[in-house]
Amino acid sequence: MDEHPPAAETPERTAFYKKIAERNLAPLWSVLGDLVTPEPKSPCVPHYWNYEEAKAFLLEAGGLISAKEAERRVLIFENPGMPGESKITTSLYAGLQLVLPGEVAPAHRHSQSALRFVLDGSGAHTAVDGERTLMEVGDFVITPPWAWHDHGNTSDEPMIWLDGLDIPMVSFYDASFAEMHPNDEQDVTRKHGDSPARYGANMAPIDHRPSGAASPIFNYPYTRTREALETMRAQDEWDPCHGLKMRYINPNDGGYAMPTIATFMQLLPKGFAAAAYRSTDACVYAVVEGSGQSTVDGQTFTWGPKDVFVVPSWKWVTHTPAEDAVLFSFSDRVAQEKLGLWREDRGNA
Ligand code: GTQ
Repeated sequence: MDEHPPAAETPERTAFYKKIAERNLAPLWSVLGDLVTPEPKSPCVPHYWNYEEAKAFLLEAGGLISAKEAERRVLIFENPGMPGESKITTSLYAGLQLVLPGEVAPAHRHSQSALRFVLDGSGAHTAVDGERTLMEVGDFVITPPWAWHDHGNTSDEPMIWLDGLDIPMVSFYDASFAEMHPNDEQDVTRKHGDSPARYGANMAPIDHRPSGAASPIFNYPYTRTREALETMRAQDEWDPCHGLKMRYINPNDGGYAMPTIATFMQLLPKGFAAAAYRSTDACVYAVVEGSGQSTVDGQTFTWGPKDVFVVPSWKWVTHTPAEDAVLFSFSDRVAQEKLGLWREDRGNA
């Protein structure tokens, strides 16, 4: 539709627009080209954050405010194309959260779904619906919508993870609810390891009836993810665009693990030159292992472990690992697929 130029202004038309604006009416033909674009036109821009730099600021924040006072001590990854909007993509929020030894991030619940991707530390916990899980580097942890959750750190080192939430999506739908729990920490009602035993062994209790939209497994440990990728690499053909890429699934139905956020882990072997790829789901990447470069819409980011970068919708990306590399990523692909919107372009691959 960009072939269709905006209608020319004439004194009669301008007067007419002014008159109808007073009655809260507007002419479509003045804005149609910006509303229904021939392809995605996003304010989201490609960007890269160096982990060590962000971590230093986060630790500095640790000296300024407690997790309890802040409720959540998080530095938001703000997309430079949308400053002040608390968005990393148009539909997703991301941040870096710190829980220091001895601290508790108090229990609350909200309509928004959250994922935690663990970057630093060992053995702090998050509690979801009465069950605690210990967090280790590379683990992918889910907080389902409207589930009570608190985070605590009884280890002796700072715990840092990447938060991914569907905050912009929920606010788009004006569907946000939130409340504080009366206690800082919810009661522990189920044993550690209960949910992986029930739902994470490729089995389910015989009378299990799925409830809620998120996976009943709320921690997908990195040890198992990494082992799966390592075992597969000997056998599998590399996808020209993705290397070896897996998606996290909900055992209830084989769909994505979360209702609004799709999550992935991919292995790119040393020497692999990925073919250019683009899709309509803007994607947030966190490097788990290795180093390399990604070129996004002509900008090259050089990354190493724990660095974060974002690829906007419909921008070409190519990944070039300098050594074996493992990348975690998340996007709104699950929502776009449900709505019949998702598209990809594999270029020449
Ligand atoms: O841990 O519950 O980064 O509620 C933003 C909002 C984390 C959380 C965030 C939240 C949380």
